Amino acid sequence: MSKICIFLSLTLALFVNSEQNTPIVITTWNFVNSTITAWNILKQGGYSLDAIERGTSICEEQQCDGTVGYGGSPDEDGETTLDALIMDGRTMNVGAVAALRRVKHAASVARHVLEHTKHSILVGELATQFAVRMGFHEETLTTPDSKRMWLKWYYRDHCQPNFWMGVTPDPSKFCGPYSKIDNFRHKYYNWLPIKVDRFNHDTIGMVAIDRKGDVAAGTSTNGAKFKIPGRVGDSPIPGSGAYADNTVGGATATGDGDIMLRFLPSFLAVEEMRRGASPTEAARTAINRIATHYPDFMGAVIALSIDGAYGAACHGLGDDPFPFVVQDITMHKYKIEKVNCSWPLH
Ligand code: SD4
Repeated sequence: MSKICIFLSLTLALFVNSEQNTPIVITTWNFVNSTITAWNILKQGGYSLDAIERGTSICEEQQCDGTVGYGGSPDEDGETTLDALIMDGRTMNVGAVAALRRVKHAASVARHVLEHTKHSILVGELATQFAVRMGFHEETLTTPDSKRMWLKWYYRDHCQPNFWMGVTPDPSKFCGPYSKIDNFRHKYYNWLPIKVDRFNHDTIGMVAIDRKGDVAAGTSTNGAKFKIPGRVGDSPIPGSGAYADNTVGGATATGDGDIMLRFLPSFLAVEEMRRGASPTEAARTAINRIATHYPDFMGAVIALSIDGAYGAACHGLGDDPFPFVVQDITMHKYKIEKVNCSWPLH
């Protein structure tokens, strides 16, 4: 009798295993090279954390869409600064850097925060100091392209658009320096967010599950174009830019970070999956929550459950669908999935 039981459970285990599509990695937008890099690590039995770090690093090196890595999205002073996050769903440990200056490899610095400190997030000049102490090279992140972009914004476009409000001179017409207008809040309470498009906001976000079933997630971005120096977006904030939990899965977000981080959409998507939602339903709930308050926001969430199911939802991309890349053990090649952003908002 017990032999039959063992036979049956072995057969069942084989069957379940043959259905599994893990290892798997999913990546925001069309960032194919990052997906391939991460996949090559996963398929050889490598760790999900390594896949995330290497995958996001490739995007930094290749300056994906100009919105990841050095030489993109200069701030008001013309400087590029970087935000990155990596989260380990096995230990719930996080490493992140925000407004990192003069160091190209933000994702790897984030990994060093995770592995060599008991902190979770380091920021600005002092994050640079940490990176240098960890052996990273300090160099300018400005390129001829980013310099040109900034010169055009400053001299030709008179610093439009920018992120100021309630200041003088009028930020919708003039450059700074600005000083505040007293009692502004009462006069202009109903401000509108800056209109962002996908070339202003294209963070790489990745979620991976490795052969052991460990989930990791991460992001890397140079943030918002012409941001006020010191600005931190959603990408390095755990639960906002990305979230991972071995018992459920992971999620990551991209889009208008100043709005999105107020809602922790990656955390919400993971929690929805914990309550039984499919990845698509979970991503929709997270996007829906934001859209209820900010009907003009632009963004997307991708989600991956521990059993290898994945899904996404997006908002505010106009008629364009939102693309994301997937590669799992059942595929010969990566696949670019697309979701329509115009699904009904309830
Ligand atoms: C930010 N969310 O800093 C980031 C930028 C981005 O796709 O593209 N996200 O707001």
